[in-house]
Amino acid sequence: MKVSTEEMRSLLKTYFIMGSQNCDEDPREVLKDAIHGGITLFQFREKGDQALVGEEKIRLAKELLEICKHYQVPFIVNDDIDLALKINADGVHIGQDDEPAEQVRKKIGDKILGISAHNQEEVEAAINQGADYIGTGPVFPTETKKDTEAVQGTILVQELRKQGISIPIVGIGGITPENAASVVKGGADGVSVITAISKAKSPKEQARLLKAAVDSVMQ
Ligand code: 3NM
Repeated sequence: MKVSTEEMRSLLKTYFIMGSQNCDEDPREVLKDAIHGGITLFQFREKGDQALVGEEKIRLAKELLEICKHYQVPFIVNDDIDLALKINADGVHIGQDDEPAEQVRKKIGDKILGISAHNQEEVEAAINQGADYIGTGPVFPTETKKDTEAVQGTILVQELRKQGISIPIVGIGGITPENAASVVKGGADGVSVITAISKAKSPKEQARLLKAAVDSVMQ
């Protein structure tokens, strides 16, 4: 069944993105800890020089999916549509350089489709192509992704909301418990983070603080 817009908004509140390359500890333990801290959505993003490939990538994806299923946290796959279909993930997230979104939507049916967009034109195209949510950033400077667009702060989201664009939106890039509230105040439905949780001494505590920061604005 297709996720409703309101359910999507609530899933985006504390969206944890991770691959093995982002972790110093066992990714399974990092994920479990983050779930115990209250993350609302998870994205498997196995990408970059240190990333697993082939059977190893599939094995880790399946293990992380099982953990998410156990705790009823939806599991999104970054870019790899075939993997998402193979393991029956809850959705996929694609960027502007990936397979065309209409084609992806046809392949995944009612699963969640997230699209990265960095300006109003890309956001409108993503909506027309059937996105369930938009990811936009980098909101703040980040070391995690090297080929990002310019840092945008919360300006784009503010502008989109002013124009009545109501699609669920999550901010990404350099977000921490300290600055998360400002992202939501700017009009985003939630925050997505990699290192704030994946490299934290206590992923559970960081997830809890992020969620509390987002909830403090929503109340
Ligand atoms: N996409 P961190 S920034 C995966 O701007 C990704 O589209 C971005 O990692 C974008 O939370 C980014 O560690 C990295 O800053 C986010």
